[in-house]
Amino acid sequence: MAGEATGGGQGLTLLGLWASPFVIRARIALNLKGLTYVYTEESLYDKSELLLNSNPVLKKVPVLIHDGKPVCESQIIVQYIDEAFPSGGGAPILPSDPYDRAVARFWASYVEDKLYSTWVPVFRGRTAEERVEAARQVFAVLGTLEQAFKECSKGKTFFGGDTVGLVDVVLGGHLGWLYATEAICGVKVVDAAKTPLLVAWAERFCALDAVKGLIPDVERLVEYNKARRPGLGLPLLLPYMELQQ
Ligand SMILES: N[C@@H](CCC(=O)N[C@@H](CS)C(=O)NCC(=O)O)C(=O)O
Repeated sequence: MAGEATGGGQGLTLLGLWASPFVIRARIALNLKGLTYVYTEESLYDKSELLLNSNPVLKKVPVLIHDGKPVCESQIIVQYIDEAFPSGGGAPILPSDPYDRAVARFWASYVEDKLYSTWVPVFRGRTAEERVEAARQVFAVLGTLEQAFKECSKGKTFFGGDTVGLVDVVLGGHLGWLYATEAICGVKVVDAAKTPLLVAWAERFCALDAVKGLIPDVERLVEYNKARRPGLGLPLLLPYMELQQ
């Protein structure tokens, strides 16, 4: 099996990858509930039999295995953790009110459809221009999420209000890559001048015990991106800033 296993376990194993925003979501949710779990680091180049058997349809991480039963797809995993461990240490991740729950799910799906899919060419763009254009679009999407924060937080600390909710976890998983975007292509997308509420939220979120140590450093992510591009058949572009020099 690729990677190493760490941690205790309550019948819970997570198959993951340190750089994956989707895996980070699942790990934050497990931490919020105070759950211990076995963590197994996978390699996308050498997927373990356990991963291939647990997620035969998509063959992707994260996969949460609970008492031998696999749960796939990060947002489903986060919601599963919330439902399967209602009396876990932390507050509920999804609101109890059906309308608030629908609003949280709407914005979580917006992060998936608009933020993530818009951001992908920052990682996989063939040209520096393609990456810069993608980053500019991400910047615009974050402007919309600034408004979402006002709506969801109702003036409180997190998207979930006084406690961390679904949108916090789903968006929070992307923070490392959002911070790394400037180093990758020269466009700063996390900008206090444009989205002051989001920037302050991100700082509070990263300082949480459940999150500390999970958001990867910018340098490590930049190196990961550089290392991964040849395997994806992509040219090794210099970061935009360096192209300008
Ligand atoms: N929609 C999935 C996306 C998961 C995903 O894309 N995982 C990537 C790592 S970031 C992966 O496992 N890729 C495997 C591959 O591309 O072969 C989720 O939310 O869990």
